Amino acid sequence: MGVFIFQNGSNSGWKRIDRSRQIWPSAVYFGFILAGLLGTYFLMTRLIDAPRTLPDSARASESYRLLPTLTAVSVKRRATLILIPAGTVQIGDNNGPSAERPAFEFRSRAFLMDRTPVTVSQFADFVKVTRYKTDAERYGFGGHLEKSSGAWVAVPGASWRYPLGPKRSPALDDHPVTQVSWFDANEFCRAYGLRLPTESEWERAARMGQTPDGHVFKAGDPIELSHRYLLNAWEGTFPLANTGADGYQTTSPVGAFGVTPSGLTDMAGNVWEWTSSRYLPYGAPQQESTRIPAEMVSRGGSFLCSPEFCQGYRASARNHTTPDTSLENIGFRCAADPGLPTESRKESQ
Ligand SMILES: [Ca+2]
Repeated sequence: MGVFIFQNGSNSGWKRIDRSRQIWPSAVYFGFILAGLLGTYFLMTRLIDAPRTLPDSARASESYRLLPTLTAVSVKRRATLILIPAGTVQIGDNNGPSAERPAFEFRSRAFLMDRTPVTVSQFADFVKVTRYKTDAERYGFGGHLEKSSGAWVAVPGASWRYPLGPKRSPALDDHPVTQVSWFDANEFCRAYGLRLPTESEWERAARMGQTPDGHVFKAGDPIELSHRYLLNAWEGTFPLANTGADGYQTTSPVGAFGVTPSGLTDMAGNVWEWTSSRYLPYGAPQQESTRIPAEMVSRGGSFLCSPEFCQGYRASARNHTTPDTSLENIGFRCAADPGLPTESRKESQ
């Protein structure tokens, strides 16, 4: 039974149309629409599932982008990474302190390392974007070496902005950032798709030369040649008096003592630098090593290192601190593997 309506034809006036003759064409149209919807649904499903079928290489790249929280940093870092070529070097010193023995051979793969320690300015950029709170800021204090006693004391309000406390001078932009814990340093590097260097990588780089003339510090080496200081260390009677004869009582601007043959700066003195390595005795069986409290190694020595006592600027010297510790003389620099995404290892300047 048809449905009759009246349509106003162009030339013939109102006429009657049998709607029953239009049922079949309508079903065809409906079928096309249904097929389109099903096809769209199928494609959307495939797109949503696509990451699960990515090849391994693409998945690695994806995981870089999907690292949680702070990896959403969108600013580029004002920093340069230097390529440290593959090579085999000795790590440790059989004539050094027990922590540096026994020396062993390390076959280093090529890697990239920041030309300088991370600066206050670079860290400020990071905080501006991420609103990151350092451990020292959360705990409310940072560590400072008290000159009269030679003891470390907790200074209320000391942080990367005011390494000696809010009543003292603020940190300067071109100096290494300090009062950052290992956790802070690790988060910073991860945020830019980078990582901390291992302590062996750091020593491999140091053994390429720690001064502009390629000198590698060992026990007893002078820190002054021809009335010129080679690094920012401690001069004077430790811990009572630091004369600052090298020009600096605390940190110095990165690069103030020149560039090493490998292209790095500050590979001796200024600040200790966190590494990704737990502090373990060289050559210790792993089951024995696991009993040691988790402390992380830092390298390079600092402005508090006296030639008479510390000599932490020696290439093989190891410092170790709990990862939540923040001190006025520990900073860090980042490293990377050569295959990382380009934007994570290029600078903006
Ligand atoms: Ca100094």
